[in-house]
Amino acid sequence: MVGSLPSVMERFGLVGLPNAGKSSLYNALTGGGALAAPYAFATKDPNIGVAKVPDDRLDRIGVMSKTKSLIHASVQVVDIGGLVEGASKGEGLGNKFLANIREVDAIVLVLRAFEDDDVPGPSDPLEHLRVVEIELALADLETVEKRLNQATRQAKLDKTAAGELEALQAAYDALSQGLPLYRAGLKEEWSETLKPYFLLTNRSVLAVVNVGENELDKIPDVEKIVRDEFSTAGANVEVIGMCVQLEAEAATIVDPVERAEMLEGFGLGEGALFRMVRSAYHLLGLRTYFTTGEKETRAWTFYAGSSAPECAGRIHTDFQRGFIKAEVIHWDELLEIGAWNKAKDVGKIRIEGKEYHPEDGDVMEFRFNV
Ligand SMILES: Nc1nc2c(ncn2[C@@H]2O[C@H](COP(=O)(O)OP(=O)(O)OP(=O)(O)O)[C@@H](O)[C@H]2O)c(=O)[nH]1
Ligand SMILES: [Mg+2]
Repeated sequence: MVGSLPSVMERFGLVGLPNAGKSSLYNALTGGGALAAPYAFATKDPNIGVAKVPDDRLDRIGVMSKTKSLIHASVQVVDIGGLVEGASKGEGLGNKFLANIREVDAIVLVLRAFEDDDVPGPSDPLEHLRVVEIELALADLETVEKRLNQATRQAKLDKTAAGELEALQAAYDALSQGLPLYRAGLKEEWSETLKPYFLLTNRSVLAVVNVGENELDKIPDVEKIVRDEFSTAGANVEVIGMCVQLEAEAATIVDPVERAEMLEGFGLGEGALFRMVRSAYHLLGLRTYFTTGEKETRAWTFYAGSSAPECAGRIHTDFQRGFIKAEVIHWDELLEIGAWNKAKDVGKIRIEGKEYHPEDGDVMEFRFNV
């Protein structure tokens, strides 16, 4: 969606079978205290928290400006209760569960691959995927079926309803084969037409495969198995393998150097959490611009495709209303020059007007008048 931004943060929801590791992942992302326990439906009501979006560019601009305060972009994470076979017919947490999913903007499927005798449930990620997708698709099928009947009647009276009928028919065909819409290859305009129905599977998806702590070397293989499964229907779904337990333990280490050492010790590089949050952020259609100064250096979130005044409005509505112009330079060029004022002196700060569409990584200052 391009246009005015909602006052609430964009949110993604963690969806999967019981004991997949959703609450553990939520805790790792938000530092939150959600109950993670080895029994089904440990989570009943959703936990909602905020995850910081790590950004190396922000850190570097902050150092350049000798800034006192560094503020990251953030997104909301919702930890949803586990789903079981039959959820679309009311089994387990049933409808409550489905309602919670309707409220998120993008879905992160958490698929379990770890084995642990103390934690019940299957450890085959494809089995997790199969059950989750069938239930989501069945729930959507029910909605679409009702709408399709209405739209068929309506289309006979009103020719303008034909487009909607076509979109619903395409959705019906995919869903009745058990195929979620995010991997049905629907035309962009059909997905748009279907938006008002708040279908569960008509939204972006990312998959996390939770691999056991003693099988870290298998991460690439497991990722590939799940990725291949998605691509059978021609869908391009990003798949990130990680050991949620280890990532969660690392996340509790406050000192960044110690944390990096622990992850490095397991051969996990910077860890997969960072990569996951960045992916989720992009999946939500979000981009970042920066403001910088001695007092504060900050990452601001905007929707891909927004105009400069809309981006300014992220800081304050006055900035949008009274927008005059933006002073802009891309982050890497600014770093190379070494200071905002110097960049200005050498004529590298561009002046952009209302029609400008900021790019991810722009550093900006706004001029406004109210
Ligand atoms: N061995 C091992 N255990 C894990 C891992 N990730 C999670 N667990 C354990 O698995 C159990 C279930 O994890 P949760 O995070 O509560 O799972 P959930 O998906 O939130 O489960 P529900 O809320 O019941 O749907 C807990 O006891 C976790 O400690 C892992 O990578 N390895
Ligand atoms: Mg849970």
